Amino acid sequence: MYPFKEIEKKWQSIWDKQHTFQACEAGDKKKIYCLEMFPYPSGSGLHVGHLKNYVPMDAYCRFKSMQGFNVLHPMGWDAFGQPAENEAIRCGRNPREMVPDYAARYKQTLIKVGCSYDWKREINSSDPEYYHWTQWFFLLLYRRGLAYRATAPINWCPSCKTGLANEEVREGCCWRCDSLVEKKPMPQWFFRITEYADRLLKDLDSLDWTDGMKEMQRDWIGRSEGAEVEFAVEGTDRVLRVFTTRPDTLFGATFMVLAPEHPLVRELTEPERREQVERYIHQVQSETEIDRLTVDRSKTGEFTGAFAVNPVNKKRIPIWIADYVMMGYGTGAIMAVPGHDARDFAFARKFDLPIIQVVSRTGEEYSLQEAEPADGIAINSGSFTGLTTAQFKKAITDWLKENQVGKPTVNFRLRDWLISRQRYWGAPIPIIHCDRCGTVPVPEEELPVLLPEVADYQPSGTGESPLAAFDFFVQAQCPKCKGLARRETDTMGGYACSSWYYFRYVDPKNSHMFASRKALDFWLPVDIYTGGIEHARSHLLYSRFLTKVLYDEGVVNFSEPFLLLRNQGSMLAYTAGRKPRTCKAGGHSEADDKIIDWIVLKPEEKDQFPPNEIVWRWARMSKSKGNVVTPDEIAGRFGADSLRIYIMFVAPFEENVQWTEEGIQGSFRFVSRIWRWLQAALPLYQNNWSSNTPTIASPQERSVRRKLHQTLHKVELDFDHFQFNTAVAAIMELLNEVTTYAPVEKDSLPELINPILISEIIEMITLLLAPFAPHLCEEIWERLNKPGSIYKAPWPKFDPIIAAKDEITIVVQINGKIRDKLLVPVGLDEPEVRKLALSSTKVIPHIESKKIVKILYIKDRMLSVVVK
Ligand code: ANZ
Ligand code: ZN
Repeated sequence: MYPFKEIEKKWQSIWDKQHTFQACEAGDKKKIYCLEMFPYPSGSGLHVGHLKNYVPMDAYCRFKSMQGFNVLHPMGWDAFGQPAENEAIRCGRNPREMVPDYAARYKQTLIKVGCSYDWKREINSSDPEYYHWTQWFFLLLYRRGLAYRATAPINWCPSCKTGLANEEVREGCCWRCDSLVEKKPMPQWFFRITEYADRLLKDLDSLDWTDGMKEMQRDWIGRSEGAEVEFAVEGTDRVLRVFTTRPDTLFGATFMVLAPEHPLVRELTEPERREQVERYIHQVQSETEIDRLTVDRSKTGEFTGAFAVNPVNKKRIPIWIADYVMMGYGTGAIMAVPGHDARDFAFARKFDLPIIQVVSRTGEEYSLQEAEPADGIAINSGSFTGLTTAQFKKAITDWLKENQVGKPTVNFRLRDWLISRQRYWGAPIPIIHCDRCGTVPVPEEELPVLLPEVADYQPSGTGESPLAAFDFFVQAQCPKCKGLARRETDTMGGYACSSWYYFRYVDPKNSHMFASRKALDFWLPVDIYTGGIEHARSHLLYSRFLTKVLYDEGVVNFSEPFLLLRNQGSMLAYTAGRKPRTCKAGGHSEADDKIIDWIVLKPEEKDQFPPNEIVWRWARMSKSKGNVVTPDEIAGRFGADSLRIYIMFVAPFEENVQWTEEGIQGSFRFVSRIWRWLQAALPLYQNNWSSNTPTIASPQERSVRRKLHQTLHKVELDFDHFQFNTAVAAIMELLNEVTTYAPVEKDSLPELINPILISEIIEMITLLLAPFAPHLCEEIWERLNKPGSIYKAPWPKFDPIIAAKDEITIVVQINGKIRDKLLVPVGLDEPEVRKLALSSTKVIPHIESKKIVKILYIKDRMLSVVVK
């Protein structure tokens, strides 16, 4: 039996004591910065699903270190922000005391599975030493005009009396109490990421990320080219500006729609429409943006009573308001072209507004059953009739400019980054509000603005941050006039911390700067970054933005933080759920009638349902589903090395894995077999084997040695492609071949085995397996009397000659036609090959009684003969 318990403990303690994985900025080794997205430590601890990311990256780092790279592989805790705060509130603890406790548990588990982090660089984003620099970033952005305060609505739960993050709003209701969430205008801080929209889009091309990830970012940035067009409001001197991507459909604009929040709505509304319009505005307030953006929702809206004038044909068109037009995009107003826009079509049908076709597939008019958004040929468009969509777009843009009623514009869907939270657990925003001097930044030397230690940090009930209740925090001296002033009480959201943490790892103890220039230049950018696909948008975009700001400031010499990004698949577990009980009539409204056909059972519910009502399915492992398997349990039963091999072997890195106990048992058997074979082989090991090249006696020995080098090559290539499963499979195959050659009999190997070859095999297998099963391999390495950690040993050198096949097929062509294929030893001389070819019974009939004009030989591939 493989005594994994003692061995794993022993090596974990040695690695810790000897700082085996400590990175340093010295030496002439090439650096590689390998990073996994840092986790938010939650109370439930790590489960094996988390390891789907950490374990393969760990193997990668160990491999790179053996290859002679200077590896930086750090870990830390994303500890500030909403998830930690909510968890603390839920269990009635102070986050200050809870976070380190949770982090310690995470760390323990990561150590237990043999992860090779440089723990000297551990960071915690709620630590003043860390958030000092989060505040410094705020000041940097403020100084560069990229941080500003504006009034914007927050999600407000009137019953909990608290602001909610978007993720805390579920179908328009509060996640805690299910009351309808309202919008409440509050002054808030933003980072002006929209200023970087173009660069964030363009620079995506240079990154080695999956197409899927890049597409998600492009989509989020959402660049649209189009035009702004001005419509005069009849009977006033007001104009309404609209943004359209289809200025070629102007002749088909039969009404206008304003967002209910549009600033001109109240002014334009006719007195007899006021009541309906006000009611509608109020109703829309409680809708979420996601609802409003849903295309196939049934349309609602109100007529304002006012009319606008279409600039191209002077036609009078009614002005409506409707929730499908968003205030935050374009100008918050649209020209509606029901013939060619699906939402406008649905709206026109519902409210009986005219539909005019202005684009046609054929150039003829036909009756439209639905909106036709495709390009085509213009009809019903005055002097533009007959133009293609592309021609029209160009012509109308010129016309709009000439007539001073519009201009070409580019719009981005991306919004500025809201960083304010009116909550306790975050880095205080380093700003002071002074009645005389206005908004004044806290001087850099006064950072950090410490988050006060208070007993009661619950949301305030007024919508303001709970910090506003503490005079000792709020009262401040104005840095400019030295008079009494008020400290900003909003804190920064978690993303403010997590979008720059990868800089801090390179110099985590620096008290003068977020990191020294030397360390930044040495380690960054991150060479390989791994994490979940759920971070495709916010986290990665914010990180890219901050890096560009630093680049513009001249603080770093690169403008993209993560050159290569890989996303791990999820760990799925077999999960108990139930079919929903059929709803009684009136159970829920049409609007929230989503199709849910399976509801996860809470752990305590499982016994309350009869087995025939329980439906089992594969679902993502998570504590909330009650389907987690913990690394502590599995490593305790099968050993960390078996768990690691299972995770890497069971599926490609990017793919989902279905957790099964049989799978881990299979890896355990493999690890045990390796151990047993090595134990039997060790007595034959000769430390000086490499000075005696093995004399290969038999074809079988030759074949084993070839397999050894082929496997080495395969493992190297697989690592470069982040393909861990096939690398493990290759080592398994190798073990099969080795044990066929040298089977274990009564705990030892047969006598007539070549000890030099065995020595080479032992050493190579141990090295090859070291990234995957680190504890076992360190132990063997020690038993081989090797000095130091195996991770300081060089990765074995691949020998292509040994790996080459013995025999090779040579194609014989006569006048360009293949006539035979010869199996010959590799590297056979040309005269030998010629002799074989020309005497082949398949070749002779084609050369008999002919004259050989020319013979061409391509080594180990082809012999081409020309005859006449
Ligand atoms: C007229 C038109 C005709 C439009 C047509 C489309 C098709 P993207 O591609 O997402 O940029 N739009 C503009 N501002 C809007 C807002 N604040 N809320 C909702 N919709 C808005 O979409 C741009 C198009 O979305 C614009 O082009 C406008 O409708 C609408 F055959 O104008 B279009
Ligand atoms: Zn002042």
